[in-house]
Amino acid sequence: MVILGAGPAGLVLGNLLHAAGVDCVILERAPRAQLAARPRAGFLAAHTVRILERHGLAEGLRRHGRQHAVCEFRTEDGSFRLDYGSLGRGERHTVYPQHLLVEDLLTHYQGIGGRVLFDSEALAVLDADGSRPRVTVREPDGRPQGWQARYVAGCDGRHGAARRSLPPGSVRHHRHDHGVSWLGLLAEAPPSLDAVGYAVHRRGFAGHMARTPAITRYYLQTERGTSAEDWSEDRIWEELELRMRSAEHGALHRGPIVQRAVVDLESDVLEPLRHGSLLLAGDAASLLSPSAAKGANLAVLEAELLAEALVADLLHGDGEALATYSQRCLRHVWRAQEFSHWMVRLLHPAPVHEPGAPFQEALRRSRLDSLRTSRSHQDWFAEHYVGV
Ligand code: RFL
Repeated sequence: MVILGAGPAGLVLGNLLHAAGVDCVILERAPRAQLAARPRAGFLAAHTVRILERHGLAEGLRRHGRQHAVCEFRTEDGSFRLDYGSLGRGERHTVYPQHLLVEDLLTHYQGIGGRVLFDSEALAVLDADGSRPRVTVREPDGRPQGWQARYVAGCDGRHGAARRSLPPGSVRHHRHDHGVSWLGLLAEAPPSLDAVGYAVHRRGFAGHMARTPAITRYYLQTERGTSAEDWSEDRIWEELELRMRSAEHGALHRGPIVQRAVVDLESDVLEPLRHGSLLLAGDAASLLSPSAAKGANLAVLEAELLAEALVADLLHGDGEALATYSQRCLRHVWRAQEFSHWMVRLLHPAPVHEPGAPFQEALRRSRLDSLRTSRSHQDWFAEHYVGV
């Protein structure tokens, strides 16, 4: 079994397969040091934590993760808080930075004797329509290498070799561009509020998410095509203060901005999540906009489903679960896409130059008002916000 990519999907899959006795290797393009230095996700759903616990992979997040269950909306029509931990199914997030989770998963995998090759970029997956697919790899010294296996798991993200190797027409590619961009920021500053903060301002959306007691993630909606370098630290903090209505709610805790990148909010889904012997999981299978923090959670869920299906097939000759793997994942994928799409429309003022903008804007405000006042709407929100 060859697994492409040592992100959350590839590492959960590798851990589960190796623990079950399936011979596997993970090929990772990046050097090891880079994996522990890529802060991305932070909000893990209760379901994700249960999967990691079930397989003995949750020690780090149990020790250092923090429970989180409140979000605060600051809007032109006032502000309100939702204690989502006491709504819906009563579930909470665990805040634990993705790069720490990746480090934990890697340490565990190597600790049980799992093989991972760093600096090994997969170039292509060949012969996936047969039962002996091959992976061509560029080794650290530049030499081409090859691997052959019964199955290849494409867990190498949106720009990986798995997606590139799919023959034209072999899967359906659904894409959606939300037409919105965010400047994603990581500040070396303590969180400024005890909740996830969603600010909707006529100048655009601003978001606040705690990562650790000393690190906070912020987002600022920006014009499409803006470069992160166009934003000085002073301009970033002034804009955050303005959109988050600090004059009314209190100043933000400022600190150095240690990471900044513009993200265009796009979503896509490959259907099915499989071409012959090449199976897809995580961002390689579907990309979610970061609006609802679902990507890493879905990656872990799919990795567990894929691991169970592969163990049944490879060790017990039972291919039933593998045959339905894609169909079972897609139910979760589309639900997560639907909720993320709903969040995008909730959080961004309709662009003024678009026809029908005033109508869309009135709908958006009504949606927020319903969320502020309707208990059943709040229960629905909580269930989907924490769930996968
Ligand atoms: P990853 O994490 O991208 O890992 C893929 C790995 O594959 C390697 N790779 C290759 N290896 C070999 N050969 C090749 N040709 C290769 N090409 C790539 C890469 O080096 C990498 O190590 O994919 P995976 O495992 O599917 O995990 C997906 C998650 O990383 C992603 O969905 C989340 O980060 C999304 N996301 C969030 N998800 C959440 O659940 N909660 C959050 O709070 C959250 N916040 C976020 C996010 C994504 C963000 N960005 C990146 C837009 C916040 C941000 C800013």
